[in-house]
Amino acid sequence: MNIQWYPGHMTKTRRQIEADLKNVDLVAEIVDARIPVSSRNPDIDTLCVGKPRLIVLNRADQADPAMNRLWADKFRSLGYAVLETDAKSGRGIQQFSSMVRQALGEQIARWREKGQVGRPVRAMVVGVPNVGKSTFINKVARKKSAKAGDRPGVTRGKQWVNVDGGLDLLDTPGILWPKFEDDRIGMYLAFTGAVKDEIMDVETLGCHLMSLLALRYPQALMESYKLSQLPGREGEENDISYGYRLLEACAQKRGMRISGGEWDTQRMARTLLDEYRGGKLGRFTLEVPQKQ
Ligand SMILES: Nc1nc2c(ncn2[C@@H]2O[C@H](COP(=O)(O)OP(=O)(O)O)[C@@H](O)[C@H]2O)c(=O)[nH]1
Ligand SMILES: [Mg+2]
Repeated sequence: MNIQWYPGHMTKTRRQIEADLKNVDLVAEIVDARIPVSSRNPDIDTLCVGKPRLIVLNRADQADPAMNRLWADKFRSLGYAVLETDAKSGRGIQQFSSMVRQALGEQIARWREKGQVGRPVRAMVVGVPNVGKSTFINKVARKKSAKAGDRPGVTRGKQWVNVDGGLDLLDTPGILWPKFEDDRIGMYLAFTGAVKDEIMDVETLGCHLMSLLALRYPQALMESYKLSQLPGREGEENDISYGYRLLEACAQKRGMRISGGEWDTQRMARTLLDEYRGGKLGRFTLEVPQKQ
């Protein structure tokens, strides 16, 4: 992933998506189940106003199963249809087509009244980079970058992928930008690997991730790094300072030293990020739904 979002780029993307929206009945918004807040586009509601939307909690295999349920409930309570998927293995994908039809039940009934029986439903897939849009589309369509016949006037050169006779998918995933104004969001996107580490130095990123995991998943963190207990957090201690002490403790357990004899917290931070992204520490969800 290497997209720079500049005002011009964002405007062009917004226009493209607005134009594509005219040709679809529903929008499938793909969200990263590990960070369901940070992986959403801030302008999606304005962009998709009036379009039925389905939220796909993708990467469910990498997220905490109990939190997947909480998030699904949360989005349902906001009025969205929700589907949990692991686009890599294909789990949950087979329900997509029936969920789309269900979400469009009234619309389909109206088409039927007008005699438009058998009109296929058209859906567009949108999401921020790296959430799994392409993988999702390929799995739904059961083929790799499938090509279907252009429909003059409707698609203007775009490819429609026919999924099962009743569902057409727009083959160009709408790539939306994440929210930038909030540093926390940039950091969460870096934790999962959705944006490059360069937004922050690796050690600082590692300190923040350590603090967060110690708060949300202390048991798993202790088990992964064989810590008999987590160091206590001092009164006003900030995430960086506390995370740094955790990095030291883990580096010690792993025998990571630098030449002067100090613990190699830099290397430990790198290891933590790699292991978190590789799912070696467990299935962790970093954002919790807010209570209403
Ligand atoms: N474990 C896991 N990996 C996934 C999932 N979805 C996508 N990926 C992987 O994430 C990477 C980025 O996916 P891609 O479809 O290119 O994301 P896009 O930028 O949104 O189109 C690829 O290596 C995929 O194999 C998922 O649900 N679970
Ligand atoms: Mg892609």
